[in-house]
Amino acid sequence: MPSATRVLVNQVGYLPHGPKRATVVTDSALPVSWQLVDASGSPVTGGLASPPRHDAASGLTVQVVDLTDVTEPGSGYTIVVDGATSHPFAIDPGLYQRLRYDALDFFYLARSGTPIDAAVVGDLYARAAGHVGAHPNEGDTDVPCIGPRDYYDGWTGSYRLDVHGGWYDAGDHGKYVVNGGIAVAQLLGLYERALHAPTGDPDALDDGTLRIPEHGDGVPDVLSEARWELEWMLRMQVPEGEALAGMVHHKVHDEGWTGLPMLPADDPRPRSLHRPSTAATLNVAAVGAQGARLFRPFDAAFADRLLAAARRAWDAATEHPDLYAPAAAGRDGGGPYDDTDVTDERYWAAAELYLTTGEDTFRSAVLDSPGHTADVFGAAGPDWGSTGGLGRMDLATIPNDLPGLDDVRRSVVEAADRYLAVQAAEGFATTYAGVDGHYGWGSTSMVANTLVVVGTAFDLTGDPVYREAVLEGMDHLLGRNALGRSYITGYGSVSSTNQHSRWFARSLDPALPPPPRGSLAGGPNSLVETWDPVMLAALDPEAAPQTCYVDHVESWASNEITVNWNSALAWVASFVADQGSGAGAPAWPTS
Ligand code: 9MR
Repeated sequence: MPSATRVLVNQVGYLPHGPKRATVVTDSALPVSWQLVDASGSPVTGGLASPPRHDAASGLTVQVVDLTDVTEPGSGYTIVVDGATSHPFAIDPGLYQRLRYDALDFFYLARSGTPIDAAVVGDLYARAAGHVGAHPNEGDTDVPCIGPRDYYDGWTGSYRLDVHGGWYDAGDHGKYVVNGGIAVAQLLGLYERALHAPTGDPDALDDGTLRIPEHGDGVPDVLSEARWELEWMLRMQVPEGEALAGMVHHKVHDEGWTGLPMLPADDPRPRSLHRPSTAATLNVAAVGAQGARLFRPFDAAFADRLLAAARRAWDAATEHPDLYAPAAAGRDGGGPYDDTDVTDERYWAAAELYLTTGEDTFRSAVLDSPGHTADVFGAAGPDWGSTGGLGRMDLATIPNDLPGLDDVRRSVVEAADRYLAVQAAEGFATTYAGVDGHYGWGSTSMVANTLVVVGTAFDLTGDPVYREAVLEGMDHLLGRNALGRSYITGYGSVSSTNQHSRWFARSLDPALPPPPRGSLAGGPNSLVETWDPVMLAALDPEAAPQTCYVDHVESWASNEITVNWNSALAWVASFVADQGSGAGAPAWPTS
């Protein structure tokens, strides 16, 4: 559906000393005049928009309004252009404080294997524990290996594992190591950023900051949340004595898809462990190592356990370098998360193991990796299948003695410069232009992941252009886009509220809750990329990429929620929350 207004703003608002731009959809050949109006209806200031330009991603002709000079805090501002009025917005230094926590509180609600406690989240979001071996669930305390399948070349195993816990991946009840891996890495990473970046603030992430049960243990809450997934990832590791010992099962999920709605505790399907993969194994090596260094001050025994698992995983992945997750394994009730190139996972794991241990083996593994000099930052930033950037950014920002760090840091800044060039050419301030003109699955997370790279460039250089670009990227996610809607639930006048989920499925069952505040919807996904029946029925076949979105609970390809999308959002939300009013920040010492 086209936007209800032609004046597209960040519907939450702008930081007083940050960039403040809006996009106007207009056919006018001349710059249109605009007016900023305050909550009482009085004009504050005005001016002329930029000359028109065509925006390919939306198929629209647009002009840009710039009110950056206005710094007076307030709420209920609107921009009026030629009879059209924007949604209201605020100018407020505290704009992003709550989003940091809402984006992170998403993860407790995704936990498997534990009741979601009403005392922590309220009655609406409380639910019974899912997959704790209680009828009608058939998992996850004693799960067999899946029987022989052609796509696993006949692999199976006679053992069973207790793989309870972790997070549900998305709107389904599956649990996937490679997607959990990047999500954990980004939660650990936003905490680690707070320790090292000049604008970082570990106190903002301390014990007691999130809506989780682990209060009062002295452990920063974001680490406690990450631990829930890490403990599960360790359970997915093949025990000693079995074939493929030390490797990690790629995923555990139902045999056959269930329908919507369905609470996790009501899932009656048998569950099975899928074949281990080199990618999943290297994910455990990477986040095990990262977790070990961050948990060390709080729980040395857990840190030891993580590092031991990471080393085992590294050795097993060296022994089995090419056990790939096949695409065909998406047939049986879970996503495949297929990947036939694990160079990037190996580089990432080597980087994390080196950063944690400083050992020569891992230092050489980093320096000898083709990933070390490859362009690891594609059009979409890091993602579950492309993890080299996670290693590169950590090498660039976490103190270490690797030779050639200037080049490592320069590669992050150069990637950020490319995203800035994209943003400058786009009509709606996004740092993601798609690939070959098409928006991929989870495009909002691609915006967020490119912003992670740009934010890291700011941490490295202190150059305000990067901070401003991250803030403008948030504008895009919060309403300054072709559909004039926010993709973050509860933020903005028009936000995604019907995401694809089996249990946040209020639009199918009024007894169930809606997606919680701070849930990132997957967002526009080009029709050529999908067979999502809701999208195909609702959208014009010629629809421009940025408009290929339906806020419908069954639109899995444009409107799902996932842990790896919310982790990217959480990283960026934490970054922008740290920017306060948007005023200057100290520069990172780059040498
Ligand atoms: O977001 C994932 C996309 O990048 C992959 O191409 C696709 C196939 O592996 O899977 C998507 O993730 C879905 C997963 O397979 C199952 N749980 C829901 C995920 C989001 O839609």
